[in-house]
Amino acid sequence: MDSPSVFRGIVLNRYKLIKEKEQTRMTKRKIFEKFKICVEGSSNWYPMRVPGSAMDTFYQEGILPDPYQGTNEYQWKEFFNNDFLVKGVFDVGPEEFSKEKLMLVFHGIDTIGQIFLNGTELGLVQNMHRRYAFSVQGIVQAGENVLEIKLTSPLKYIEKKKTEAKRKIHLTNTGNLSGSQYIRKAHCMFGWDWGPVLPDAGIFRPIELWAYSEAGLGETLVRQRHTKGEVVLQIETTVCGNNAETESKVSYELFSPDGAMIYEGTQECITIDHPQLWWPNGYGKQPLYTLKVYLRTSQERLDEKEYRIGLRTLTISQAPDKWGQEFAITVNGVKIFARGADYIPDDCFYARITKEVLERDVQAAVFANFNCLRVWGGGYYPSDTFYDLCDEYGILLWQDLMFACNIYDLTEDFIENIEEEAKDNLLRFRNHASLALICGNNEMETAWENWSDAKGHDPSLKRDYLLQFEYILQKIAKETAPDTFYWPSSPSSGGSFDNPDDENRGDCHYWDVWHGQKPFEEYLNHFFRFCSEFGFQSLPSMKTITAFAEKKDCNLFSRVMESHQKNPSANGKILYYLSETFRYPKNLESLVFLSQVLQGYAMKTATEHFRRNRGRCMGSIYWQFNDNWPVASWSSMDYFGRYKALHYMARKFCAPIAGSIRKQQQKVEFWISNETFEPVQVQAEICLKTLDFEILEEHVLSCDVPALSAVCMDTRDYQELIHGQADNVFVCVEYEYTSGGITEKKKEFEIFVPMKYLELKDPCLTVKEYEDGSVLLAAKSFVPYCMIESEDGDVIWEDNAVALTDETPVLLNVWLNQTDRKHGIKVYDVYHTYH
Ligand code: BMA
Repeated sequence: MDSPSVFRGIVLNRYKLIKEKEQTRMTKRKIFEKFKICVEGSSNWYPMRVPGSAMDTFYQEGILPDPYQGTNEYQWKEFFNNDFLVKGVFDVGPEEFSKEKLMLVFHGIDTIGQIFLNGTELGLVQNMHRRYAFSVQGIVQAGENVLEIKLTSPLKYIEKKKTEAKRKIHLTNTGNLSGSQYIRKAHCMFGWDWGPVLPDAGIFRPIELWAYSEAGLGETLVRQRHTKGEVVLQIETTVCGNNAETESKVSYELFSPDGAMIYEGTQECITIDHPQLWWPNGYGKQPLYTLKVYLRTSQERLDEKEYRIGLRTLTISQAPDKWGQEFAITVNGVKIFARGADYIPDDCFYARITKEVLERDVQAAVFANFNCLRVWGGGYYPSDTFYDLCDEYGILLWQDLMFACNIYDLTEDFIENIEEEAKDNLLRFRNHASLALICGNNEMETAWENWSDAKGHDPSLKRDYLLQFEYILQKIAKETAPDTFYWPSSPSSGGSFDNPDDENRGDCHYWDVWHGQKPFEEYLNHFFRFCSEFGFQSLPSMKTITAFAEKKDCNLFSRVMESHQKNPSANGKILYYLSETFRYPKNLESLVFLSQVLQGYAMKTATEHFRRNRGRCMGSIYWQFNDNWPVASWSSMDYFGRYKALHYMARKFCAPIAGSIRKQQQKVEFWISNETFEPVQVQAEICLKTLDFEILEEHVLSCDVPALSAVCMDTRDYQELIHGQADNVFVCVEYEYTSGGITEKKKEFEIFVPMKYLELKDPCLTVKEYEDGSVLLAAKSFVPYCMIESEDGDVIWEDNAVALTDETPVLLNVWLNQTDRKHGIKVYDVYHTYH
């Protein structure tokens, strides 16, 4: 018997030895040392880190205070009217200098800048979302080089643009400075209804010096053709520079997820037998193949690049059905139910959005059983790291292009700028397995149709909307990422102002609950095909509040607290919804806890309803995942990465197998949603109990739930049983199932009156904390919501915001211990919010 794998191993090792000796001629290195910054016109220079910014430096140097503290943000306003001068010195060694080509590559300059090298102007940059590369041949010197960047104040820039604009635009989104559409810079840097106005300037991504010979690799597009039992990769690579002269050739190596070489050669078509398919989180694994692309002459290797490829087909099914047209993300031919949230930039200091932060985010998405994030159009294009992480963890991306809630003046310059921007970014992320769809913008189609402030503009601006999103950007998306679905706007029914908010087609944003102040039950009256935004605000944890507010300011209506709430009258909304559900809380920390429970309950109500209607609805993406500073907002994870009650609750209501209760007066339905590929048998025990855990009725059942479906297990009418004691009872379903070899036990409860009328008793909670950080909770009477928090440091438990529905203790295991925590647990429960 020959043993091909052993043989292959030997060949591979020999091959590796040869490869390691070979040097690639293209060198890329980061330029970051010896940078300094000053306000234009002043001679006070401060050392600047790169990536970094004006705000980062002036804060680090103690010139201006932390903009996130108190009301400091307003002190910064004047600062952003400055222009800045950045100077950096770097050395070029003889080896680099001898290369035929030298490029200075700026991966992210924020935003308007004039760049000089050794006194020679390289050019103008004017788009934070783009990568700029300048040839510096003949300008660069062997030895010391001086790089200078003159950064123009974004505030002054937009003011000038506003005055120059021929067609006036009066639409401005809540919290946003007017004019943000005139600059290609994250809109939310000019403020949003969750973010401060901190339009920083700087270098938020690395600067690199590339040194190479005549030719280098351009871009590679990897297309996939799936047939039964095999996947064919069709690879297209462009070469830049003088290829003919060097007689260089592109070649490929393909490695399987376990590192074995599958292919080596120059063919652009590679067949993979027995392909290991990539699946979104919860549906399977995320095997990633490695494709290495080389540019070689017969003597040497000129350049190399590496891509990680997940084998999957991915499209959006819009098949017509009895309700209209579905909108279902379809992976490897399977329509999946998208669960997730909307992602915004993680910080107002963009250089602080590091790999650690992005990893924290993606892990938080996995924690919450998400399979999808929507990269929202009012922010920024995340770094490559983000897309890599989403590939690794199986998080599908609804990728907006960076346009939101604005009207754009489509001048020639603007068109050219956004064309280059779209190409740059699509080239960057088009090969990623996680990229599910590209969407033109956030809420602009609906704005034109439905927003009162969008009325009264020059009609040519509305025509330009179509030109921008349904012609120019769509064409670029199709050409650059030909296999990725393009959607003109979110929400949309397909474009052309054809009723973008139609519930029966496309995606929807639903804000009647919250902005429209309708009750949570209102969610149940809607049957969206894919809800890409719906949300409810809460306050961040006390630890987060005390990070920005002094003790004296810890009052919801203090100036500081109101500054950390950017949605006008939103604190009033929190109080309004609270008054519908809970009793008046005794202090701010109780209010924080209740606001988080309310938020969790709102999102749970909606998502469970959407999942019960699987097939009709195929996506539940709540607003919003994260924050860009410490603030009261719709996020489920705050700026510091702390999980609010919602985030813990999402882990349950987004779980592949999740129970839910639907109540109509005293009639109660018990549902199971199964988002796995296997049918599941569920054993359930349904109990009606008094708040003292006395069982009034008990019922045991077993139910088969088919794969990828939602099933009502049982319906019970409690009218008679609860008559006269509705304030004293709750119903609880405990269910158990085995899926993927793991047996899980979960529960859900429901009550029959608003929670404020429940006659809760002191649960006499016992809390036991173990050495490993796990916590055991037990109660003597019903606790609808109980949340624990570490007194010092930050701990994330596997479960939290739990209900205690009997005397059996509940063990909360640690999921992540973020810091070295001293012991001490703070416990919140509903009864003690008013006792
Ligand atoms: C949505 C988003 C954001 C906003 C949120 C809350 O429409 O697109 O513009 O922050 O609502 O108001």
